[in-house]
Amino acid sequence: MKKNIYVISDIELGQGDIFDDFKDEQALINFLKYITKEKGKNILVLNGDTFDFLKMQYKGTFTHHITEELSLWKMKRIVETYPRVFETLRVFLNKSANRVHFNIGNHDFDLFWPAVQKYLKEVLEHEKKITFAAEYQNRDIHIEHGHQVDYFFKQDVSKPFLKHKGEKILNLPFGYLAVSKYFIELKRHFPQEEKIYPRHHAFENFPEFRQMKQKIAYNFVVKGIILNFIMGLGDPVANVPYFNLIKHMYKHGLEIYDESKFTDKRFKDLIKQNPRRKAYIMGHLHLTRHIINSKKNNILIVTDTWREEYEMSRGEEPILKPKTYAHIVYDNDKLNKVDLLTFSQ
Ligand SMILES: [Mn+2]
Repeated sequence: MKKNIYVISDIELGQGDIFDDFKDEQALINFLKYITKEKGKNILVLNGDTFDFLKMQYKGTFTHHITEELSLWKMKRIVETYPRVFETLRVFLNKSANRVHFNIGNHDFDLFWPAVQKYLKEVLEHEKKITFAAEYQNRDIHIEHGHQVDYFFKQDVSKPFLKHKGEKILNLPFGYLAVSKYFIELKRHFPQEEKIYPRHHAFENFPEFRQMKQKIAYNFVVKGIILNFIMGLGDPVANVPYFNLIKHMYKHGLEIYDESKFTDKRFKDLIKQNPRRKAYIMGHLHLTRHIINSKKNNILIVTDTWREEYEMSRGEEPILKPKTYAHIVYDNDKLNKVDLLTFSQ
């Protein structure tokens, strides 16, 4: 029998406000319909940041103290905003052999909550065909979102929850606090410029965008990192991972925006943590990579985002990025193909 595994990442469905970067609903629906038509067993791996809980406001503000109730409220807003996406996923699951697996990313740590998982299973109506985890793997392939090899977003997966002031909250990494408390303002004031990658080209081309980024970065370094001893007192989510920051600087200097420079190191770490696989797939970086490593006999893939995002070369107009996916084919339990493809509707 033929088995297909499809991997897409960084869809970032939100609640339809200016912080929600998902626009191409029809492209996503067409993709889901396309894989529904495939014969055999089809597994869809939604490889993290499927939902953009991180950039969703709750009662007009952003917080990094996330209770189960708050996450469930956000999940319901997402389902209300994109009913057709969930309907199409339901139709995909109507075929008996099909499965959907959610890998948890750094924008959707909220999927750790049992109530959120239960609600999503109810919405999609096929409880036994839906799974959630930090990674998806078998003897040949390893698929994870990629934030676990990112010094700013690495989370202690053995401990997804914390107790704070008598409440159970998500145990979030430092990067979450940095975005929800500081860098979110960049999105609020420059929602379009923020969608341009590589980011360092966007900063070069839009001086006001760059100035605001510098102001926020300064504020963040002073308050969020240096004064954190005082500012973050008693806040269990505000711990600065100084050791990780030093490791990042040792490896990459002060570079935090040119994602293409981090790819090799992240794959190296991923392979070290999960050795001897034939293929490694991640997202999170918002770029594409397809490396066929004949010496080590493995394939490394990065899939790009499905949010609305633009690619910019130096001095050129930004162009809308194509939607990409990884396609893995098994024939009678034997790995036959691993590809990075572009979906054209
Ligand atoms: Mn991510």
